Amino acid sequence: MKAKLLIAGVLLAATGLASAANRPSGYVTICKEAQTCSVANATNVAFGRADKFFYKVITGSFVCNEATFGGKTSGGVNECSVPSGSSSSSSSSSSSSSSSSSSSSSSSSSSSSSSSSSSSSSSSSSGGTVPPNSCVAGSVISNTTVDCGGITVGTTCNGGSESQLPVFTLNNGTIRNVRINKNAADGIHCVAGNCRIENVVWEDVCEDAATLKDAGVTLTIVGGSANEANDKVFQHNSKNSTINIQDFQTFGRIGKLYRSCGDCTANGGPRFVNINNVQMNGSNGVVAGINKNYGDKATIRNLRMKNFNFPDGNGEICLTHIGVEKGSGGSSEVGLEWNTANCDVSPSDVTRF
Ligand code: ADA
Ligand code: CA
Repeated sequence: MKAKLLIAGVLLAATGLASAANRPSGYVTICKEAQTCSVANATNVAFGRADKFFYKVITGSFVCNEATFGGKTSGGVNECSVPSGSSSSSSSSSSSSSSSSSSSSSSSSSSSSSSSSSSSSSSSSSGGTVPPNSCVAGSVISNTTVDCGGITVGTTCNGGSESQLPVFTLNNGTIRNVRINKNAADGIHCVAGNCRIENVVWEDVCEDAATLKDAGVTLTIVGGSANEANDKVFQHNSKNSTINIQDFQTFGRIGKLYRSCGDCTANGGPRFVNINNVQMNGSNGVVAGINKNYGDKATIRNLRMKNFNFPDGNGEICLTHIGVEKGSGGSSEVGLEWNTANCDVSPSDVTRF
């Protein structure tokens, strides 16, 4: 009996060790923390240990450290790894630590697919559930931050079709530094939790640029820009939730910068939008379209708009509507409002240039 327990204990310990890898499945370590290594082509490099990784698309030489990846996994030496077959080299510039083979535990654990985020473990931004190829169209980013290093992606664009899939899905996740080309489909969806979109450029918006959906609580867009949106840039579907749009720019013709859903299934509210330090450089329709009957509130500060003319002209700043249930026709406009419970904005918050 005792012996059996002992064996079970040893087996448990052994599997425990084997399952905590210092590189994602299908990856090989090219250097360790504080060393300098290099990748020949744009490569989605993983940095971390014990099954928790930060990813960044890198080309050329880089230092394998927290500063490069925006975070690290505590408790030991982190490693930099790349998908097997990538061409890379490591030159251990800092101190000795000669062989950087791929020692320690085997990378045989979880199957290489891992794509639809085994969301279980960790929350917040310290890695753990990112599929290795996070910066490709179709990826789901859960409970972590992915820095795409400025690469360009896209899928397709079927005009205004509402059934298109997003290019990226955020599930309590952050994406930064990516360009979405004209094949922008339904842009980026935040489906749950608190999501951030940092320094993302939509070269030509397709159906819309980003949507706060389902169980999304907060979607914050910081930096970046959107070009040419026939209809909407930011679409707000989940209720009792907030979209923040800050330090952002638009170019070309913009139908609406923001719209709280006019006719969603189980429509309601309230929905909140905060627009701060946004510059609209092209020809503009509505800045914030909100539903008065659902108690929405738009707060707008530091808006700069090309050719803006008060009270109207190029750009309608805060336009209220009566929203409806899906299937009950379309929403109807109430009108432009300034300094009301729904529209917290005054003419002095808008600068014409
Ligand atoms: C339109 C449409 C909504 C919803 C939304 C979206 O506003 O009327 O029902 O589909 O687009 O999510 O893009
Ligand atoms: Ca859409």
